[in-house]
Amino acid sequence: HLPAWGPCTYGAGGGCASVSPNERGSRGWLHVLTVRATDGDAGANADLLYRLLNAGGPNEVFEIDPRSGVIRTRGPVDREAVEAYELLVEAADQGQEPGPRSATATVRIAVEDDNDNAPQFSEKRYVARVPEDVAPNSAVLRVTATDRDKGSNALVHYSIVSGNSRGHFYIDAQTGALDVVSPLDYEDTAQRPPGLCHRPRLGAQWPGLLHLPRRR
Ligand SMILES: [Ca+2]
Ligand SMILES: [Ca+2]
Ligand SMILES: [Ca+2]
Repeated sequence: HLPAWGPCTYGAGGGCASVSPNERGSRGWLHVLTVRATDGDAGANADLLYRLLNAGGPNEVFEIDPRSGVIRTRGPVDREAVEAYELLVEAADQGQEPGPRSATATVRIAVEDDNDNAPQFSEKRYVARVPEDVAPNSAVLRVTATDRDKGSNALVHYSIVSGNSRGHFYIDAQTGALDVVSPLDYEDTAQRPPGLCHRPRLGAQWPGLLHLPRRR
């Protein structure tokens, strides 16, 4: 008999098994899944050993136990570097006559996203210059930050975290557009530049700077 892949998943066409180790949980030795094949013969003719046929390159992060069929990670995975893997697994019996027989299956592994990246602003520092008599609701500048994660882990919301105690400035949480919303006063040195922040969880702060030329 040829070894036959067990129910599910490993699939008639050799397809299957989408498992999802997430980034943070996979510092190493994470059990991803167990593949299992059966063999209708007896003795060595049914003694199955598993191996990865494409263990090189990015797939090096996975290994398979030849006896148990347990596939696990050997080190961290990073979704931002490699989002999905396709392993080619072979199950081979140890028959001698006429020789070992084998079957292969494909295991697809998708890596779930962890929120392991903070948003990054497009600039280290934004500088704007507005006249003291700027009309309320004038646009000052627009900041943008991007996040390498995925889905809600990559959503960026902007807010002003300091320097806006008088409420002169407003930032649109979605677009990052910063407006002056009430009259400014050059002599009021308490008007420090607003520090902007983006959320969620992995926030980072940005030291903004706002020049305020004196009204003539
Ligand atoms: Ca990552
Ligand atoms: Ca991530
Ligand atoms: Ca993030």
